[in-house]
Amino acid sequence: MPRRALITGITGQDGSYLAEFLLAKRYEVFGMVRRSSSEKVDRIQHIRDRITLVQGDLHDQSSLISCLKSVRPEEIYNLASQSFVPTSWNQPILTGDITGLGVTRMLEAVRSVAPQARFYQASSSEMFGQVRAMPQNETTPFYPRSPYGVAKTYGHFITVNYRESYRLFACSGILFNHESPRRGLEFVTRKVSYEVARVKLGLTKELRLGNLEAKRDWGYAGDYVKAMWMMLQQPRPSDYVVATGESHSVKELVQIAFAHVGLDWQRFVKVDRQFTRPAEVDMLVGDASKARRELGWSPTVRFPELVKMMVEADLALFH
Ligand code: NAP
Ligand code: F7E
Repeated sequence: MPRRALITGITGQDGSYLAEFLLAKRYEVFGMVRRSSSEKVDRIQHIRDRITLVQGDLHDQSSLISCLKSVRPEEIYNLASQSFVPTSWNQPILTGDITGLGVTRMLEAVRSVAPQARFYQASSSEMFGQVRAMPQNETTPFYPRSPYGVAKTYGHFITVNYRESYRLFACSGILFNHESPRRGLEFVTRKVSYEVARVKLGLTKELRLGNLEAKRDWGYAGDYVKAMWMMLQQPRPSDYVVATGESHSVKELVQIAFAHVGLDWQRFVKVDRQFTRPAEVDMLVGDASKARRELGWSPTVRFPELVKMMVEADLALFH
């Protein structure tokens, strides 16, 4: 009998890679999708006939219960959230409701309908925010700097709490930034790769960005979904940092991306204050030694390779 997995957020970047990964492992894959006036399934179009979509929304407790009752999953990956940090200042209550309280709604549904299921929560390096230690690991204190980071911190601790209170097999993956050609266009890596392709093809002449000094630990999404699965295969549930251990600035990102198409970034990049944030996370770098030791996980794609992969994919979009 194939194992049954439910992915919330299957239409997102990570959901699409995780669905592919689980299909390759011969899982029966179910995805929870929210109702929309037009279907947004471009990232999973190529596997649409091999997965089953079930309607549900993290706002709606009864839909989560029905979803779990109909799917009866053995593994649940809770990837759905309002995931864009700037939007969390414009919509702080919605972000708290979906990204934070939505986790409790999922856990309550698991507790009452599928208490034996293994549960993965998509936590984030944004919880470290104004970092208290360098590099950050599972014991580093949190100091979130956005409503998104605050909501994720709630989601992390409620996951830990349900594990300790109800003995659920619940894991929190503290994932650092991970990117791919399927990244949403508003995130900085994809914004850069997409606009570099447009500049190269003569479709635009400038790229407007915010803080060029911010540093992130950027990895490849395909590597990171494997770590999610590995966490749920362990004998005991725990929390893991997933990161490359290397940090690069937004400036290095634009340098590499423009250089890849033979252009000097300084001719095209303009700093625009509309893209700076009310409170910034200046520098993140993760220590994934626990994941390496206990899961046997390690990243396969390094930063320059990732940037080039994304620029190439965006160039191909226009051909
Ligand atoms: P993403 O591309 O923004 O995808 C988010 C997903 O959540 C989409 O499928 C979206 O559905 C769904 N969603 C949003 N609101 C929902 C609701 N009310 N009910 C049900 N589904 C809802 O995010 P991602 O980059 O794949 O990230 C996956 C998860 O990991 C997120 O929780 C994110 O916060 C977290 N995370 C991401 C990173 C990263 O670097 N990518 C790092 C750490 C943690 P629609 O398509 O309908 O909008
Ligand atoms: O910003 C700076 C910006 O929006 C990265 C989400 O997946 O990862 C992501 O959150 C950095 C920030 O990602 C622009 O100020 C400069 O310092 O790509 P981003 P993020 O905020 O780090 C974490 C781990 C998550 O959990 C989140 O869900 O780049 N930056 N100029 C810019 N950022 C954007 N978006 N646009 C700019 O023009």
